[in-house]
Amino acid sequence: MQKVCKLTPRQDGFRMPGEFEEHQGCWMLWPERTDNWRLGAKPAQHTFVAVAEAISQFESVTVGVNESQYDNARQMLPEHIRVVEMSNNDSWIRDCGATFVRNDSGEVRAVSWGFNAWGGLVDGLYFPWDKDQKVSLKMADMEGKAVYQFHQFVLEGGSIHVDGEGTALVTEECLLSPGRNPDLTKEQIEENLKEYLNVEKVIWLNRGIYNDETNGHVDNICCFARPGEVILAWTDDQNDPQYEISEENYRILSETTDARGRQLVIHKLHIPRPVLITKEESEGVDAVEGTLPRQEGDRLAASYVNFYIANGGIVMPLFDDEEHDRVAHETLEQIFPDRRVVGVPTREVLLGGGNIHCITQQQPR
Ligand code: KQY
Repeated sequence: MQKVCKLTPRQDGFRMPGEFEEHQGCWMLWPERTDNWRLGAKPAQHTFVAVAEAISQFESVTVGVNESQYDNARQMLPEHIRVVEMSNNDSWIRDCGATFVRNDSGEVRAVSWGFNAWGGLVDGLYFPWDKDQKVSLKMADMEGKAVYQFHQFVLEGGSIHVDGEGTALVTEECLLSPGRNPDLTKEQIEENLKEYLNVEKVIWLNRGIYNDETNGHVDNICCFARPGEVILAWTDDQNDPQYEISEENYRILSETTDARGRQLVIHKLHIPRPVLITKEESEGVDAVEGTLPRQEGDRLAASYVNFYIANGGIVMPLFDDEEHDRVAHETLEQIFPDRRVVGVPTREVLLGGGNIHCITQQQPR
């Protein structure tokens, strides 16, 4: 029987650690839905294998998969990667998976948020999402972790970042979007974050990456490298709609302090050249009512900030943009001198609406 916690993480002395703290391992889900992943999801599956392999150089990886794809996933993934049957509606475990919290004695528990596919019936990206809603509970059960069940509050893991020392980063565009918690005020949302992540301060950025279908998840635009230091997606091109968004966020970050009163060091990480959907890519996706269509020429929400921090490593997206890929790789090496930076070409994940951070979820040690 799964242990369900009666109080909140804050009341029990549990907090969400920063992603840069030590991990037990990493979770992923296997892609298969043909209204999101082109060509029967085959190119995406190869990219997910490459991401899983890259992360497994640093820590153990578990991939959850629907029964119908179990044999295929088991065969495509290397033996050292654990494959478990886990029903899901799609493969964004950052968002539907558990957020793990830890106490000072090292006990780890899971938070299971409400999940409604990024906006429910208002502007959600698919229907239904019932299997996704259970993913976090299954992860906790499989690992023998007690759960804080908070399904009345809709939140995705990609919409929060923490520094592990009392500060959370979010965007207004996402957390105040009408499809998530329309009956809660900004103050009530902030209170919930403080209670369940155990933070004292929430830094509200304004908008996320241009054209991000998640209503501007923070994990595509800004993250913590370590306490006191953030990495912000950036462009110097004043004609790019991203310019104003990044500028605005830069201003917010430079005018605030974190929970411990530190002025933040802001590292700029330049975005790639605009990445557009090709005709061939658009035609490879099944059209289904209620699912966001993939139209030729649409700009994708490409950002190098959507990387994963592993034990001793950084696994970052590459966009087939030699110059920007190289600069981003070098920038991350400078920011993380003690980690090995590994790039993986992830256009196929980007075509589905996210990137490496969105398809991974760390479990703290
Ligand atoms: O976290 C994400 N970026 C998930 C995006 C979901 C896209 C569904 N098409």
